[in-house]
Amino acid sequence: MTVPHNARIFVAGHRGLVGSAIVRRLAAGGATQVLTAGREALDLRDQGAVDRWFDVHRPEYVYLVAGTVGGILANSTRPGEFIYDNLMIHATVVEAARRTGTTKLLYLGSSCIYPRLATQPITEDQLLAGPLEPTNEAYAIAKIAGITLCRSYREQYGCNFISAMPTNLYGPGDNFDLDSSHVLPALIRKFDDAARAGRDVVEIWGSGTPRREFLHVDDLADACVFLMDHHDGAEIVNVGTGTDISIGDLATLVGDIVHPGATLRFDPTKPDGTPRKLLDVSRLHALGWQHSIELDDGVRSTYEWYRTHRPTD
Ligand code: GFB
Repeated sequence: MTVPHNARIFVAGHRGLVGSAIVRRLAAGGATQVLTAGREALDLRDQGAVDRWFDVHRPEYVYLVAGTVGGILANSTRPGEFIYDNLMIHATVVEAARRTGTTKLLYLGSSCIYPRLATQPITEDQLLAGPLEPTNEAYAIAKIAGITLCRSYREQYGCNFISAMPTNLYGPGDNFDLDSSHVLPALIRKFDDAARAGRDVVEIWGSGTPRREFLHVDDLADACVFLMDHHDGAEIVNVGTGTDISIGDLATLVGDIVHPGATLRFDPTKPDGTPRKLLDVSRLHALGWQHSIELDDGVRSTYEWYRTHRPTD
């Protein structure tokens, strides 16, 4: 059922890459009551605070897209934060939504929930079918707990809580900090830093052979709004483009846009992570949604965004 324009919609995590894109998408679609709460006003890890917020605001629809996130280095060096923050945030919001009778909640997982050596492209039924990738096991277990939370609340309490599993995301508002970012914003920043400093060699972590699938966050936001309108069920739904690229080729693509002529130097002391992560998006396509932003266009527009938002020298 389509969400009415005047419904009270809470976007949990509205300052993040995904949350800010969902707020933009909802506004463009005519939503008139989008509710948000900044970290300083509401600690989503605190059940008492979240309960009080839900009692006051009574959201009818919830996008649960808040969390502590990061790239391969942040995940492997800060696993305690990643598991604690995410477990708590998922649990407090889901429980408050149940208690106050939220009509529908969309929970955002991650493609790292699937086994390290999952069969490619990865179908949704491979969840819990094998060991996880060690560099992000803590985060993945928190994300899997979130899926089970939504399914359990559906089963026991009849809550209409659904789960979407996005592939690697990028876009305006991304984290460009080299210690904690994902690969795509890291590459934009590294090539841009090198171009501005007059350097021609750019360092790429790992071997360059891992393959990843990249989805522009505006496409993800559109898919989330679509699923809120069109998907009711316990089945998780992968969200991606259905196409992947090696990290080496991605680096070349970003380099050609940001700093043509630069050369790549691979650093094998940095982790590769999972060898390949490509989602099977048949379920999403069958529901009636497809992505619209291709990778080279998305990288160009994200670079334009970065140029106007990067820290000043
Ligand atoms: O995006 P990324 O950090 O995360 O790294 P994952 C993807 C690949 O890019 C890895 C390589 O093989 C990295 O070694 N890479 C090359 C770089 N240069 C860089 C660089 O400068 N920075 C970064 N960050 N990577 C994350 C998970 O896995 O994916 C999270 O840790 C989450 O839990 C996220 O699921 C979507 O794709 O390996």
